[in-house]
Amino acid sequence: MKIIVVGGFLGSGKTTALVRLGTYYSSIGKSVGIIVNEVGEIGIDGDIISQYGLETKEITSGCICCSLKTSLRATLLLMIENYNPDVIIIESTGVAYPGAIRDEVMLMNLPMDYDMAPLLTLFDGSRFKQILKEIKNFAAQQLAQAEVIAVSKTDLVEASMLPIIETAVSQINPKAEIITLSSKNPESLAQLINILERSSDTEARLAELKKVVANDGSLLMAGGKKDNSIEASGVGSFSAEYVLDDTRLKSLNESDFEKIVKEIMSQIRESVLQKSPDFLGHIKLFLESGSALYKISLTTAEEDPIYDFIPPADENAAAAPNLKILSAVTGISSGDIKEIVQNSVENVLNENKIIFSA
Ligand SMILES: Nc1nc2c(ncn2[C@@H]2O[C@H](COP(=O)(O)OP(=O)(O)OP(=O)(O)O)[C@@H](O)[C@H]2O)c(=O)[nH]1
Ligand SMILES: [Mg+2]
Repeated sequence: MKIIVVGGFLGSGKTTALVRLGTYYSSIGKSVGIIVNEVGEIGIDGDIISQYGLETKEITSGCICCSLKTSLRATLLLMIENYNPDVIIIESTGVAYPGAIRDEVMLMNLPMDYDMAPLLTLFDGSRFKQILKEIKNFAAQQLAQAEVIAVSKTDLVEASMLPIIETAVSQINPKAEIITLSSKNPESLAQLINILERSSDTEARLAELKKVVANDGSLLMAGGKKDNSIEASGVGSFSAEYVLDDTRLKSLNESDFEKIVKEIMSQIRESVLQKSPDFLGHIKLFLESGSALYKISLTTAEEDPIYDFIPPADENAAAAPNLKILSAVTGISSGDIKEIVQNSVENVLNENKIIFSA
């Protein structure tokens, strides 16, 4: 069994990359299990990963690198018992320290042989300047123990910027191997797959860890103190799920739903901009109309949201209509983002005469 830990800041492309990895492993006959951790109570990535027919389990309401270590162990053991995958991929939250997750897995004494892949951390090349401006120290902490750093979304990066980004990243972590990754470039996936065939240097890391394990068996972070990555990130977050009444939905078509999700995102963006003009993070919304899925995602103040329509995999498999939203952004309190998200979603649903319950 191979275990792959994927980290990187909010919206850096982790789920996109691991869906491609998972699909590749499935295509060569390997069974794959994906564990995805989301900071909010409501998870969205698990739904997206399931859409691709991949086996997935979600851990929500916090970070597996700090408060949810026992959940991670229980979920890993359950996945192995029920499914025994050849490859397990663990996606950390965007506000986790991925190194701490790899360390925790190694310290779990899992009751089976496994091979830990080199610790992979994504660094979003398309948001390089914003990351340095808004979350430089936190991003550096995330990259600190990476063995492989993938500069992601390179299709959005100007060619002349790439060497500058690579130099900056290697200054933060000179030991890591640096590669590039783009969902638009199959060759970059092939390179990543090759690198993940290798093993993490777990022996060296375990020797180091002996020096930093507290009396209660938990890990101490840099400087010997316990650290809470969610607090350190300065990110405010809120997630919610709304059940939608399908009476009205039946009279709406694809372009109506597209307008609805775009309007919700636009209202949230406008309000967040007023409180946090340079925000960085991930606001993701997933609307299940009962016959199709509508997805919209925003990761910086400047960009336009990315909209996706996903037709139903099986015409007969009508799901209960619902709307899930997860917002985690810098420079705003969790209370403020909660108010903004609730107001925006509820306004737009009311305007469109859609009855909902939260
Ligand atoms: N252009 C481009 N967009 C990408 C690429 N990878 C991811 N994206 C987009 O970036 C957004 C965030 O991607 P995700 O894969 O959800 O990022 P994530 O790191 O899993 O996000 P969180 O789990 O919320 O932290 C989505 O809208 C993706 O479609 C890429 O290589 N190129
Ligand atoms: Mg994700």
